[in-house]
Amino acid sequence: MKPEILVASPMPAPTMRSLDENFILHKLFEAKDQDAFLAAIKDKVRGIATSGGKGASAALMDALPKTEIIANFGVGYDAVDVPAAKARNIPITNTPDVLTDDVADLALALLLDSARLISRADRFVRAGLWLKGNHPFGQAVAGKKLGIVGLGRIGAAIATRAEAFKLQVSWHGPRPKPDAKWPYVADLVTLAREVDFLCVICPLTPQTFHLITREVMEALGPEGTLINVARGPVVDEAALVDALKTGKLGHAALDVFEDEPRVPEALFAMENTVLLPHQGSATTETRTAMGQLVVDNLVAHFAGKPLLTRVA
Ligand code: 8YV
Repeated sequence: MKPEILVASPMPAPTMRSLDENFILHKLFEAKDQDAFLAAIKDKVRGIATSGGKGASAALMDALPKTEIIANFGVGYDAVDVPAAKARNIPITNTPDVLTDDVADLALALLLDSARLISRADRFVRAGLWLKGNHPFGQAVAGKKLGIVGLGRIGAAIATRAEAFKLQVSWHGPRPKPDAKWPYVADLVTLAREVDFLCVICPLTPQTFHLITREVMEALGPEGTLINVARGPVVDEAALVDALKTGKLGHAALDVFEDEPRVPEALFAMENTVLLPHQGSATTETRTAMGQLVVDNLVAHFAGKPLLTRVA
């Protein structure tokens, strides 16, 4: 008998096929009445596969009291109620490593786009404006300074790439790391004041909620650029909109937002922003690899083997 699992949100086609081969699937995202759907499978479901956006609430764990494992599709598992899972002895797995390169690539793409006005210039050409005159200049990247908030796996991959573009890298996090290759700056406002680009790539936790305050943005300043490839709520979005509007912050390049997929409309008309729909890991190769890790963790659990990438 295949174990029964809840698939809380849609997964890429290869992941769905692989899940289907190994488990009996209950697809929450297809249910019209989710409460009735959960009530009907309450005694059967032993695992939850969920996305980084959907996560798993304490209410979902209560609705499925036989849950033995939560497999999160994404390295960030902030949407899973970790204390609730711990209290119920439910292990959580995530999908680290396989997405590091893609997310770091996107961070650099956002940096280059904001500096060299790529999206903006593309809009300019499409609108036929080149016929009427030249596009404004961007700013050089080589020789500038990049501050990284969060020197984990992805932060380090961003730093390595940035050096190839002749950026000078320094970083901030809750504590220095003895083997870090780049200088640590203990005070975030100081780091923001020192750099031209500030790239946010830390996990969302109660400690990092609104870590990027108005003060940090103003320290980055009218020539500075904020890049966020972490989680929207790490940045105080209302303060960000205001700082961009008043010119106290120069540019923002954002892959993530506080209330996805809702993006503050005030940003739409601002030429000093680049806005992406949470694309960090969105390549066919990486999404397939992330999905395979979700499947492999679930299979390992039900085979009584050690989990591959347990985080809690
Ligand atoms: C995904 C992500 O978009 O891994 C993460 O933490 O933010 C992205 O890779 C998301 O989690 C998809 O569910």
